[in-house]
Amino acid sequence: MWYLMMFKRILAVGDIHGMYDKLIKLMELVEFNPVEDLLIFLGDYIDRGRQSLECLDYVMELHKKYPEQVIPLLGNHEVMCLNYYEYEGKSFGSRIDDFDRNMISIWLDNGGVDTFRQFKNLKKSELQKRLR
Ligand SMILES: [Mn+2]
Repeated sequence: MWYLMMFKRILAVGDIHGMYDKLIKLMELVEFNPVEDLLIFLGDYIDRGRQSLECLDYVMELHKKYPEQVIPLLGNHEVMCLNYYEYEGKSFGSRIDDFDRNMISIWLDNGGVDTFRQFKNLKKSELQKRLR
């Protein structure tokens, strides 16, 4: 509690879902001030909208710039995405069972297709950087 009292405002942003333009507009509107605000992102940066990558990078860059004032949480869509890449990698060369197959399809079935398309154009190292 004492920690929260250091901040003048606590801003919580949820479910950006690839809507980059709206994210930028919102950030302009709230005029986040790292000197006195705490900004918590509640997860779900990706999927459904068309600019998942831009949203993810924006949030992670802001966190890197202000690690104490910008807290990005993991949403269920990020978890589905991470599971996808974990199980996709695992399935190469080994037997793929129904559980694996389910973990792979669950992200794509939940709005991950456009995100997957954006991620596909990244170099492997660039993708790995974002999955950490
Ligand atoms: Mn959501």
